[in-house]
Amino acid sequence: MSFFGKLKERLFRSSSKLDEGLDAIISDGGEEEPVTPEPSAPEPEPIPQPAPEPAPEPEPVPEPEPLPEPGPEPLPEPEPEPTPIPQPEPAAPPAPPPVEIPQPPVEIPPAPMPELPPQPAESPVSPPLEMPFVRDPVEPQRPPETGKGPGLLGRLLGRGEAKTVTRRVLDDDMLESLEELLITADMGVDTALRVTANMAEGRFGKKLSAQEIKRLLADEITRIMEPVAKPLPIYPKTPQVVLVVGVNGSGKTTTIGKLASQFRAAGKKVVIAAGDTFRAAAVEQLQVWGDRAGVPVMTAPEGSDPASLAFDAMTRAEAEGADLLMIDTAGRLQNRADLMEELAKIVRVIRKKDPTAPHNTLLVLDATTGQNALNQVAVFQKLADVSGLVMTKLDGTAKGGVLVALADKFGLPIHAIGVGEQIDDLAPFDPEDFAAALTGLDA
Ligand SMILES: Nc1nc2c(ncn2[C@@H]2O[C@H](COP(=O)(O)OP(=O)(O)OP(=O)(O)O)[C@@H](O)[C@H]2O)c(=O)[nH]1
Ligand SMILES: [Mg+2]
Repeated sequence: MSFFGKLKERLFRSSSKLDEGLDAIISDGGEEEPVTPEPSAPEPEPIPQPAPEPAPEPEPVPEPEPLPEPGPEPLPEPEPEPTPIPQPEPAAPPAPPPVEIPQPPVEIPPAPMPELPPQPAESPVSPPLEMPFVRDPVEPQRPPETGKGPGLLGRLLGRGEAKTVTRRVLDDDMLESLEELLITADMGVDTALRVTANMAEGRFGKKLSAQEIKRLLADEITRIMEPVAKPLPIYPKTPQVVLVVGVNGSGKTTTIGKLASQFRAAGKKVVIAAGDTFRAAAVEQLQVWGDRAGVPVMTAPEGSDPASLAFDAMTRAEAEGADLLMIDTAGRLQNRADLMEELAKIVRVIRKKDPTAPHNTLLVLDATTGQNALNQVAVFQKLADVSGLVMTKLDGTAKGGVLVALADKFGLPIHAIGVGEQIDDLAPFDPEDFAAALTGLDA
């Protein structure tokens, strides 16, 4: 089954609030009309996107890390601008003009770089490397935007023969219902308001069918998500150190297992460090994943110092010529100070080996936590230089809308999404597929 099919099936296994909600909004107050003589359907004109509001919000600029240590952790940002990974271009959909969203400067402002040698200019020149997140090169072509009721989509759905379609005038009432619906779908108030305003732009007073409103919403979501859909960048520097952080149970260990398996399948040599030495079970769990992925897992006794394990793992990864070192960490957010110290120490220690490490700090978020994911990003941005996100458990939750809020608010790259507990249940993030699955739009 295609990934889209899988995502759609799973995302809506539990419930499709948005899909049903949109249908309900249209049928509530809408009127049936004959299909063919198209009344005042929205013109097929390119969807006028309102000029992106200047600077939507002040960027959550990561603070200059006032780490407690006396030896100030300068956090020299390696952040070589990732090689533009060949993200399959959104197959030139006719509808949404490529509105340039002011891409929030995700880069951490170059922390005052003390004595560390300037980064050799080698990093940014990495050729596009093969990624584990290889998508099927054949993109499902989006059906042309016809603006007509069921149109092609309807025909694809076997509804082509329908004689009537229900349309509702887009007015204040309907906009309010839309806003409420998007908020209940975990999109957050700010994002929900912005999205509905954009949808209404140029269409106020016009009549829309459920399918048309879903298409508009899906386009709007795609537009927000496109700039953040970026696979994990691969750098020429090896071992590339990937530090994986996140709260308890968010899916860090599972994600490391899945990623390791994909990287290995892509021909990369991977070493995993079981940096969550807090629980013996965590180490065992990672070993199971390492076995499944066919990747060595470096462990240390329960309660031992994760930083020294990270150092040993770095030594081994270098000695063995590994391409990637993935470091699992504990997620005890309830004791923030400890966690901060632990993460800072891991970073400090691996920088003794490679001042540019870690090259990626992945924050793993659990989609079922809904809006709480926003707080987690804010907190972890303070604890670590989060470079990208992985959203797990998108299967079986109706809270996937939080990804839209995350993209809108933080602009951090979304590298992958988890859609199950199996080793291959990690997929690249595809904005169009995601938007279609979330809104119940049929591809
Ligand atoms: N359905 C589903 N379950 C997932 C996904 N990713 C992880 N899980 C499950 O979530 C649970 C927690 O995953 P872990 O990988 O142990 O999470 P963790 O962040 O390492 O947890 P701690 O080590 O306790 O901090 C496990 O039961 C996983 O199988 C996903 O994408 N979908
Ligand atoms: Mg774990």
